[in-house]
Amino acid sequence: MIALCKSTDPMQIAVTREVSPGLGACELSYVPRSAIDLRLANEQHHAYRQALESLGCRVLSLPAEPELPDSVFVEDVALVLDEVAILTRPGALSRRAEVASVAKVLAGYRPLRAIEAPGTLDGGDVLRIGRTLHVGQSARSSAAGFGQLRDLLSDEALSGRGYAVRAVPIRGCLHLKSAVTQVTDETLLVNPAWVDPAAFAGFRIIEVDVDEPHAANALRIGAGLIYPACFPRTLQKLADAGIVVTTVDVSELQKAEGAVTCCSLVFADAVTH
Ligand code: CIR
Repeated sequence: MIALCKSTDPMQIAVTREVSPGLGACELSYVPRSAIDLRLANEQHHAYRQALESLGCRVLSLPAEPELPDSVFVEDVALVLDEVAILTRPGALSRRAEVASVAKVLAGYRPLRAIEAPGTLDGGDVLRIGRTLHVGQSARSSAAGFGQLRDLLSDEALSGRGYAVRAVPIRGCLHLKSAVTQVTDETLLVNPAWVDPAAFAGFRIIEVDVDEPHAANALRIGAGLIYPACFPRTLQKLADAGIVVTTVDVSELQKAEGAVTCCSLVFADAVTH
């Protein structure tokens, strides 16, 4: 007998951008500079895109931007919600020119809004859980950026379908999603040295292994999870919790202070309410 499975879920789009040949000149805040193997970085990014495809995404790949070292980290330049896409204004001056080309792509999928000067916001600071956006208070995302985001996503701005937007203190790391990401509907993966788990009451918390501080960044795609292969102890914790992961090697992107969420913008192609 043939079982027919009819999916009603819309296709997931993943916007990515090829690694810049200038990646070696990336911004760094908490990670010491070390030599990046560009050929390996490209291979790893290719495998990352394949992992996205294996989990059902249609991957759009923008060409590399030689003049924009950090431009592979597309997560930081936009937030794509069901109703609207918000173009950010990245906190690092060197990254502001990354926004325009991603905006052109997103314009085909969502109405666009934008964070404006003097506000700054990095997408890596925004953790969306349901109808709540948790926004890290980092060096990259300012109070003005936070206030603009809250206004752009208010009930008034979104015809009664607003989002709760709340600020979350972080310490010792680049972005909120360096410190915490969602790994199942009810579970968060957290580095408690960088964000207080008490900020996320009601969730089951899995703490990263103390020897793997960068291990809290996981990318959830539907029921799947893309996760760096280099954190064996935290991987074991995820396995013990029954969480299945697709591992990728992102060693060269980690040298640029990136990980797995930062290299894509994932969203539903068609949204119906
Ligand atoms: C930066 O400092 O902006 C880049 N070198 C790394 C950005 C990583 N972005 C992210 O995790 N969302």
